[in-house]
Amino acid sequence: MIDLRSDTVTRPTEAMRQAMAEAEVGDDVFGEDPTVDELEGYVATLLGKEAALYCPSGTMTNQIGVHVATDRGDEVLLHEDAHIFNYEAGVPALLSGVHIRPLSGEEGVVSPEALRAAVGPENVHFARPKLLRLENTHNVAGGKVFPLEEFAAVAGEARELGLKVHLDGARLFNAAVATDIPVREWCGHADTVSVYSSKGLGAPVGFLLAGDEETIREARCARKAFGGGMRQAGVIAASLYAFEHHVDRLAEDHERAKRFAAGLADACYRVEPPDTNIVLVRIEEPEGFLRALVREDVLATPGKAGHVRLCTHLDVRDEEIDAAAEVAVRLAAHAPHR
Ligand code: TLP
Repeated sequence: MIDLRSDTVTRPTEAMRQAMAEAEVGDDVFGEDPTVDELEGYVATLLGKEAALYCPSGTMTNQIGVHVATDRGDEVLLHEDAHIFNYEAGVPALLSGVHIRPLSGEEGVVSPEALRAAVGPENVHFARPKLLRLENTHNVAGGKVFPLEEFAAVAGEARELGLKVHLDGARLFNAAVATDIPVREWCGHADTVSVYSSKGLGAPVGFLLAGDEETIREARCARKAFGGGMRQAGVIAASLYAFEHHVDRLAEDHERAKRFAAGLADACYRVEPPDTNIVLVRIEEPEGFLRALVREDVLATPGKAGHVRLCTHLDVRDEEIDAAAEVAVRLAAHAPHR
């Protein structure tokens, strides 16, 4: 099977497994796991933040980001295609009791104008807006980079309106590698940032939430309350290896995505040149197309409405990408999927 469903499907490399096997561990709920401490310190510095907190999932770091910035009944503003709004099981309502205001915008970008228009004057009829949540790269938009200037502009507007900013950076390193802009440039415009080690970087588990010392202290309490306190977590935190060794190689995933998209475009599929590692292909009947791909040993997922999504990652090489493209080209010749 050529598995292009997600960059979450990667397995740890031999060298990463070695680092995990040798990790020094302790009880992290007591604050005694040196490998977790090392990972948190390393990532905080990388993102230009005072502190970071290791969590089991991105859903958890995003939810803690919401929880520490809001009180019950407050409003969180976000793009209508945001992961937190569409793919996190409605948990902002469940765990933090917040009201969500979705905003529209091209390719996952929220503009300062859209934000200002959505934040009304203080009035007893309105929920209190507290947090703007942004995503870079944007998953549903097909791995699009949120341009730094536009990011700074909307985050600046949020600050003027008295809002905090949370950045869902599940694929922030993809954005950095694609643009040559260091991650800390985006992070400087956000109060809290969550980053993933288990997507393109290839670690088996883990997200980190970064912010100032006080926020992360509070976040640590929320993590325990949400059931995310982990004990000898150094075994998985040793995937620090992924941050040290697998960031620059994301460029290979981007190259493969571009080549794959170009192959499909030549076969008359409607596909945009990808910014990073996600390819969105416009398909009349995505479910039928996905089934046809499975019969040819290629796995993909539905993307936004009327699209199929394919991701490149650490565990697919040039040969597999070329083979998957050949399958899609063959299907184009025999079936009217486009
Ligand atoms: N995204 C997954 C699925 O949940 C859709 C994927 O295959 O792309 N933020 C963003 C932007 C994400 O794309 C994801 C995972 C998460 C957060 C959540 O991560 P987990 O699954 O660790 O809770």
